[in-house]
Amino acid sequence: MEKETSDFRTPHANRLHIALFGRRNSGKSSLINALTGQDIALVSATPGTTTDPVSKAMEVHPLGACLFIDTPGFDDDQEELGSMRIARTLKTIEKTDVALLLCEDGGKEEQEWMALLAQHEIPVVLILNKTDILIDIEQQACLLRENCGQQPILVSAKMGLGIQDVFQAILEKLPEDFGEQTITGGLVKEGDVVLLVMPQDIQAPKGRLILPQVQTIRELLDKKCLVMSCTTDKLEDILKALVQPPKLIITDSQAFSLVYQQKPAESLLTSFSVLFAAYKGDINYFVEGASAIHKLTEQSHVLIAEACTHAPLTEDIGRVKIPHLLRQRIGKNLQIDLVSGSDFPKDLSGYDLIIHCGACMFNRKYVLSRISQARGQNIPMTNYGVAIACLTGILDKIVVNDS
Ligand SMILES: Nc1nc2c(ncn2[C@@H]2O[C@H](COP(=O)(O)OP(=O)(O)OP(=O)(O)O)[C@@H](O)[C@H]2O)c(=O)[nH]1
Ligand SMILES: [Mg+2]
Repeated sequence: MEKETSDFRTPHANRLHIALFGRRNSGKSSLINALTGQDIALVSATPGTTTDPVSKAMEVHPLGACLFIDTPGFDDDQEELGSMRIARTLKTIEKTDVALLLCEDGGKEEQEWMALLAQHEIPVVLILNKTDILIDIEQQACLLRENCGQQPILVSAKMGLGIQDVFQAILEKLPEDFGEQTITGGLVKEGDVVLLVMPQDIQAPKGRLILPQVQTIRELLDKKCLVMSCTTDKLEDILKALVQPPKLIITDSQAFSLVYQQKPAESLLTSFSVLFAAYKGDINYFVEGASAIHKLTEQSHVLIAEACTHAPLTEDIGRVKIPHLLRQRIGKNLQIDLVSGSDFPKDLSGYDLIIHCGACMFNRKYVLSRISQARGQNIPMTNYGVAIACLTGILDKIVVNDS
């Protein structure tokens, strides 16, 4: 399990995920400490000190809200425990927005990691560390440039040298559109009335709203929309109270068909999960993936993946409602597997369809990594909201954010 320390200001999923990779003892933990200005990661001269990925949420100038992820060295021994640590480090790649690759020399092993990170389309900042004790800095930097194809940043994590250069390099490596995705895109503009239908049922946490709802409300307020909200049973009353129909209704996917039946014809309809399909993933792949539902038979195998690891509830959407809807349509023998958190099979070939949750707890890169894995193995993938819209026959009647 990944250990995390957090300051709770910005959800982790919305932070720039910066992961540090390198051989054991290359100074990854020391660099985390230097970058954050805090003594948070354990440093020692014993190789293999960091045994699990550790995340630290921080606001750093000039990057903003970041999540730094320290990892075990990728040259760990091939014994059982060492291999398990390497596997953890490999998993971290899936959620990495920018990688810092640390070296102590111009070694060859980093070449392989450069290739692996490139394969995952992850920008890499190459770092030559320990420059305070290196005697042939120029020569090692030159070797690194030859082996890894880029000029390394010269750093001494121990002495705090080159830290601003690392921040600058991260900024330069970020994709231009990083963090520009919005939840509602071009669906609404200033002054539009937006109605949120949010059943506060057994699944809703006591005393608060769930993250997708909070984030959507915040974005709509920033956009200067007129935001109204109600529970499903009050939909009729709130529509009566309004002098004009809402421009957009955003509902919990579970209430899709009910809201669709009651909504004014002029009001556009979508769900939180459908909006998150575009915000966190690839809406086109998810809509295309949902069409695989029509081809399922009782011999088919479906994988449901949820990001949260929560205690199962009686009315759980991923564990109860979607399986029920699927079996109702396809047949009771339909095989459905459920995985949660970071458990996601490498080999997806046995599945005919993957249905993912809205992934509010994952960063966009993580969801895109899973999509790319599914796409690479030719497996259709969709998410809860899009699947429910399809299963209730209203997929062509809802709006998606495709801007
Ligand atoms: N001289 C010098 N020593 C450094 C520097 N960075 C790290 N070290 C030392 O190198 C050793 C390993 O540092 P760590 O930060 O624990 O290295 P790591 O990559 O996290 O190691 P693992 O967790 O074992 O994979 C420690 O003794 C550090 O003090 C540096 O810039 N200069
Ligand atoms: Mg370490």
